Amino acid sequence: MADAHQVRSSWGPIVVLTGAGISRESGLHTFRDADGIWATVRIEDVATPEAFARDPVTVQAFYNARRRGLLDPAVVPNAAHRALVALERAMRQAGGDVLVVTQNIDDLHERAGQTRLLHMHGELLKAICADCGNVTECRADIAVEAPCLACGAIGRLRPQVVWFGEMPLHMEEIAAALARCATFVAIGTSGNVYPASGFVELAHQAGARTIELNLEPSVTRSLFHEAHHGPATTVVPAFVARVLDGPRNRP
Ligand code: BV8
Repeated sequence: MADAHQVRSSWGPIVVLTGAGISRESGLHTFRDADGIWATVRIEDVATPEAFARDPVTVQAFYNARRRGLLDPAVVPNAAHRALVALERAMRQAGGDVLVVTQNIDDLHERAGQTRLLHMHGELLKAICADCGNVTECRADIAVEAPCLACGAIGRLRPQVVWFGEMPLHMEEIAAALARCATFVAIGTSGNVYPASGFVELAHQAGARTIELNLEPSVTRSLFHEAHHGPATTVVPAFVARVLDGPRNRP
């Protein structure tokens, strides 16, 4: 283990972007793989505000099923989630900073112990009233006619997730962190969805070193300085060990 100052000064601040691939080995489906979510349902039918207005029964059923899947006791954080927690703690001890920005709506990062964490596409275990904006914890199915306990509106409760065509969350804090990061790491994301897929370029503009950790090359592979391909539970702990093992060695 290198001395704390060396680790902090040569790698930090670190911004980590995660996608569905980091939760695959925990038993949650990705979106675009052969057995991915978008292979069985169309984005336009379940993940847009227009779909919710047109057919709330189908949209609620889709997210209720995913929520029950997430709450299955067999679904737990994996070695990749845990490695990022170890990185956060080691960097904090060294007076450095690791911010995890996740596109995932599952709670596996939190359950692993991640604290510096932003859900840019929302959270499946929260509900929001489309009328008054009140946000509540949600671990049960949302009924189509459920009342909002804050404003009383009927049928306006929806999962607190960002749908296509909607503005992602925490964009200002994310942009500020990207503008000052020294290392940007993208884990388990295909790079197909904007604005997350554009973060690597913002990190480049900040002079950061950019690293892709994914099962296979993403569509933005060419935008990264380096890439390590394999299952997240292998490549993420290996990357964290490298960071904690010493100064960032420029090849
Ligand atoms: C916005 C929440 C304005 C809901 C999600 C045309 C061109 C460019 C952009 C657009 C366009 N038309 C429209 C757009 C914008 C649109 C967009 O990007 N569309 C795409 C489809 C073209 N984006 C939006 O609408 C966004 N809002 O743009 O607002 C704006 C503009 C500027 C600045 C601010 C705002 C909102 C998008 C958010 C939508 N909500 N999720 C839900 O979950 O149901 S997106 C959803 O898909 C995920 O959250 C994730 O973000 C996204 C991508 O999925 P990934 O996580 O990357 O998963 P994927 O399956 O694709 O890939 C998995 C990867 O893991 C693979 O590479 C695989 O190899 C790897 N893997 C698999 N197993 C493993 C593994 N890796 C390691 N280990 C393993 N074991």
